[in-house]
Amino acid sequence: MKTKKFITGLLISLFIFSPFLNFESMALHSPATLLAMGDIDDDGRDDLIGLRDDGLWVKYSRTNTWAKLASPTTIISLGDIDGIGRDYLIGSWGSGSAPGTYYRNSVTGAWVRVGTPALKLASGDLDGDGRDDILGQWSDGIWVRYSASGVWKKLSSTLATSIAAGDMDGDGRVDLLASFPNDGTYFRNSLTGEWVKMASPASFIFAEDQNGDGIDDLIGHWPDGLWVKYMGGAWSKITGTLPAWWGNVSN
Ligand SMILES: [Ca+2]
Ligand SMILES: [Ca+2]
Ligand SMILES: [Ca+2]
Ligand SMILES: [Ca+2]
Repeated sequence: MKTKKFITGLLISLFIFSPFLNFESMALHSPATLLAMGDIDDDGRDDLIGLRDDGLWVKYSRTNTWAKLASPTTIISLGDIDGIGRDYLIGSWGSGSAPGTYYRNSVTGAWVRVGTPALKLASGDLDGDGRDDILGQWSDGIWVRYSASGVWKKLSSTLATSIAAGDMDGDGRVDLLASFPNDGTYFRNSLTGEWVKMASPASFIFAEDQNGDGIDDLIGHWPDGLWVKYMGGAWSKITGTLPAWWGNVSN
């Protein structure tokens, strides 16, 4: 669960810590349009998930081999849906024979359909039961699907530009993050339901503990560049110039 990262986690980490790396040559056979990292086979090492024109692929760190998981999708996330320490791939397919939002059981390989195609996806343990829950945006709002019960709950009727998950107040409970156009970037306290404004609207947001204080920090793309807001209050600009592959990033 702790290793779960959506694409920006990987890309930002690469960008922050290894600006000398040639991303495209190191990561995939051809430029991917989406990437994520998570431990699919439970060997303790994150595996790389990449979306290409010909499908959704995983590169297992243990064997260094690629395997195709599914046909191409538009959005993916990763979550420990069953709370077993193994990440499951979550994806939304808007076309094909059976459109919908699915997760793939990493143990059995079985796909489980949970709903209609989502517009955005994220994952985090919002109810604190040890199982990551599926967060998604549909045309009528932002919802969470609690993994233990399969019960859905609407968290917002307002649509967001970008959603993410992280514990932004350090209370131990993962919160939903959403950036609303013409309003701001918020997190929703999972214990109280209160929305807390963190910043102005961003085109893309992600949460990750960048300074190691145990509280997730807000990473986002604003008109003047990519920033991290440490939840203590300080801001740090990561870059004002985004690499070319950034244009392919979305959530
Ligand atoms: Ca692994
Ligand atoms: Ca949960
Ligand atoms: Ca929290
Ligand atoms: Ca932090």
